Amino acid sequence: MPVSAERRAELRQALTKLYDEVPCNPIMVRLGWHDAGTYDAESKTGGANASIRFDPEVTHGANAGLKWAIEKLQPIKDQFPDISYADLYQYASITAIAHAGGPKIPFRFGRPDAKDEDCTPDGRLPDANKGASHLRGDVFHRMGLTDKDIVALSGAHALGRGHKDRSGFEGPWTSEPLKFDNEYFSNVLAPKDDLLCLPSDKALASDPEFRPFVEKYATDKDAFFADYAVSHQKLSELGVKWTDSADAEATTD
Ligand code: TBV
Repeated sequence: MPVSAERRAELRQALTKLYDEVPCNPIMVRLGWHDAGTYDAESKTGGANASIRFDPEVTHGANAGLKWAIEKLQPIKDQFPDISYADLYQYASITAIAHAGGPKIPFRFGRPDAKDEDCTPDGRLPDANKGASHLRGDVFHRMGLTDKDIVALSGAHALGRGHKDRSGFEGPWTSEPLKFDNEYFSNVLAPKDDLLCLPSDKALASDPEFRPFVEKYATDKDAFFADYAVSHQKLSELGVKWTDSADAEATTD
């Protein structure tokens, strides 16, 4: 059975209540990304299948801190046994972005959950200390995503911060880390002393293919939002083997 519009609204309300009580929007976006971002287009393994909730995947270095987010969503999963974990992690992410003032991202339910033996090997998520060729070649092109997707999705660093005890980096990328906007891109073009700009963020400004997108998004928030929604939907569906009971079409309601 596809998920009804009523059920979808109930889930959105439960997540919105959580975000009103605990400002955890940023880590929920990171959770959805780290679940989906393990996809390998060649072997067709990984992707948005909730394998991140199992050991050993959740203990991979790149996932430091995400166990907290997984546990925070468990009471909502208990209230919605009809929704898969894989759908919940992706829906929690797009709801977090909308709640923070970001674009509405088209969404369809119906992602099957992985089993624990489907955990991907460590090393598929990006290394913050590396530059453009790593981002492009080792990570995003492996997932089947384009240069434009890389730059648009990097705008998710509008939200949240680094935590010393998780990644070793500390502080937010923007002046309002609970607001989803395009300030990240101006900061990448002109890094500020008091805001975070990782080597991988700086690579967006120095790479000749990435830079035109950064310049466009820095001045044109509507273009950023439109491209972001397209790229994020792609990310949220990586590797998904839709079942017969999946929603036929993505909607933003
Ligand atoms: C957190 C770095 C969404 N991203 C985040 C941290 C670091 C990176 C801090 C973790 C912590 O200490 O809590 C070090 N993540 C990277 C780097 C890469 C990466 C360098 C690789 C290139 N990030 C992201 C995408 C998306 C995010 C595609 C979502 C679509 N990441 C994200 C959010 C937060 C982090 C919202 O990767 C804040 C979490 C392409 C919080 O506040 O808890 C930008 C890109 O993948 C790099």
